[in-house]
Amino acid sequence: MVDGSSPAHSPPRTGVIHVSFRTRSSQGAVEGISSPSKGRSLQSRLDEAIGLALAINLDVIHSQVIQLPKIASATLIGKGNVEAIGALIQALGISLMVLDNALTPIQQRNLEKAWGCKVIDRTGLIIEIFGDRARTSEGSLQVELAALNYQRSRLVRSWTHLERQRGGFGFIGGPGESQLELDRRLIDERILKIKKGLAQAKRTRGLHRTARKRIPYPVVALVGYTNAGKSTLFNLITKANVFAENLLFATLDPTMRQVKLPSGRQIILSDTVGFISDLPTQLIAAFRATLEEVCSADLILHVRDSAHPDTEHQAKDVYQVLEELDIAHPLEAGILLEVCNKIDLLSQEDCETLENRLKRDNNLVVISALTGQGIDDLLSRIDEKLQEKGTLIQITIPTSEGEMLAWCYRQGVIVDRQDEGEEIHLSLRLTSPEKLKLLEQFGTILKIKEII
Ligand SMILES: Nc1nc2c(ncn2[C@@H]2O[C@H](COP(=O)(O)OP(=O)(O)O)[C@@H](O)[C@H]2O)c(=O)[nH]1
Ligand SMILES: [Mg+2]
Repeated sequence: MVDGSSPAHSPPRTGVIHVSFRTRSSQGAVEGISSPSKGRSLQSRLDEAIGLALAINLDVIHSQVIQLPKIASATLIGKGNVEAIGALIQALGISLMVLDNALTPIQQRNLEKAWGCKVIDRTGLIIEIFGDRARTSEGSLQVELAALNYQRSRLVRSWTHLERQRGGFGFIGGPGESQLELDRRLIDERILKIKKGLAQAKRTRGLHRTARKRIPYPVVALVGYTNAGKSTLFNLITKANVFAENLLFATLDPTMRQVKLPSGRQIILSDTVGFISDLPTQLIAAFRATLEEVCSADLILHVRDSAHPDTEHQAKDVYQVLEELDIAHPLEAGILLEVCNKIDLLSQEDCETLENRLKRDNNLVVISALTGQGIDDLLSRIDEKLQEKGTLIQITIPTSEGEMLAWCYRQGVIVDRQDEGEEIHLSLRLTSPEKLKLLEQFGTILKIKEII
């Protein structure tokens, strides 16, 4: 939906603006407005918005906060600001303006007209990101549903608004009333179809899970709030350790990479959309859907911005969503590492507090993705965690060896099975002692194709 967001084009030169209103007007419920009770600084708001823009590779060349006493109904930011920013857009050659607020359709339209560039608001941007990241068919459907509902509300709202003001003149390419009715009907039809598709996807969810398990390496997923440093960590780890050959996901998906840990163990590292503060409620289902991959991850790295004033609150949110995703108590299940990032920004005192916690809590790692501090420790902790879960081996068993097959089903976690004539190819996860036992008992008859 955003111009030039496809990889074939270079990303649009983008400006990001966060508007803060000192007093609440009648439109105080507009999303994205800083609420002082949350205690978040305007800079951290703006940083998050930039982080979101970067998540779909927009080329952010300008960003600013605008503070205003009240909302200007026609343009949100008022004539003077529109003109000043318009001049900036000209001077910098900006082709996309992101407003980290909720825009009414008419405000969006007015700004686009005044600036001669594309304008999107916070909800639009988040839908773009989710659309970019949805991997499962269910995820894609959820995101499309959110996008259509958004678009539909725009059509309806703008139509009634404009009708009031100018007697029924529409806003998308200037269609009249009947055209808007038609667009709305088409959207409604599509929404109905998607809802049916979603019901179907829920029924076949089990099948999707099995398909995802075919990835032959353990999946390590990064979760955490936007701006916590997930992508920085992802890039740091993949740059240094990326496995040059046989890149399973290199061309398919830039957010998944095959990585070789120092021990030689291979993993798939997966960067996720991340959490967004004040997520517009209509996007919650879509957000969960984009996190589906986390459900099947072997290990979850919860990346935290230790320097953020809201860090404890953010962590609680993350655990709550993980639980809602049916990842029951990931800490207790032993599939989570808490990665306290940005320790380079902490005061001496806060650093010591964290280090004391570290001594007591072996699910905690303290790092700086920027300076690289603690990364070696993190990698070996990932290794240890995966070791506890066992390694994945691929073996071939003759169909006549029923006893051995039964042993594998009893002792290991079967990841995949392919029957081929007289042979059964089995991928299973075994801990080291179990692997030794397997070799002891059946070493003479089994063919181990690959040990990961
Ligand atoms: N000082 C400091 N900044 C960091 C660190 N890790 C990430 N950042 C910065 O935090 C911002 C957000 O990082 P990013 O990786 O995009 O966060 P994501 O939204 O979680 O993927 C960027 O400006 C990074 O340069 C760190 O360890 N220390
Ligand atoms: Mg990121």
